[in-house]
Amino acid sequence: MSSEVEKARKATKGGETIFSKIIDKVIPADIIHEDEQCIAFRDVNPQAPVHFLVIPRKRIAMLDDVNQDDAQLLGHLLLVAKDVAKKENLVDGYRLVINNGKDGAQSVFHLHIHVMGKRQMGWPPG
Ligand code: DGP
Repeated sequence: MSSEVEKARKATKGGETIFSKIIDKVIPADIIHEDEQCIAFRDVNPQAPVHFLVIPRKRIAMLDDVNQDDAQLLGHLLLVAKDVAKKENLVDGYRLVINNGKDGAQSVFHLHIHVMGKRQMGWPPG
């Protein structure tokens, strides 16, 4: 079992996460996009030559917690993922992943979209 999956099995929802500290710039991250609704930064444990996360500034723990009021925000996150992928020159394609909860291997309970590229992805995912 990978260490990320082990972390996910122990992770619990609730309270502030490390991603709030990245949004507040209390801890550093390699931020590659920022706007009023979200930020994107490189994953500290990359699973592909390019691997970044797009996260809302709004504190939403997981996809399960979104509702109709978040529809515009969710669309914005996808558009930012696509635009940053283009800036990162992921011309041959890329993969978006949202891990949701324990079985989804979510280890940080602040909603995030993984964007990975610059290698051939496999299917099905592990
Ligand atoms: P997930 O398993 O979907 O919850 O993914 C969380 C990701 O967040 C994981 O790929 C590693 C990344 N990550 C965790 N802590 C930090 C951090 O402090 N900085 C950065 N840049 N990434 C982090």
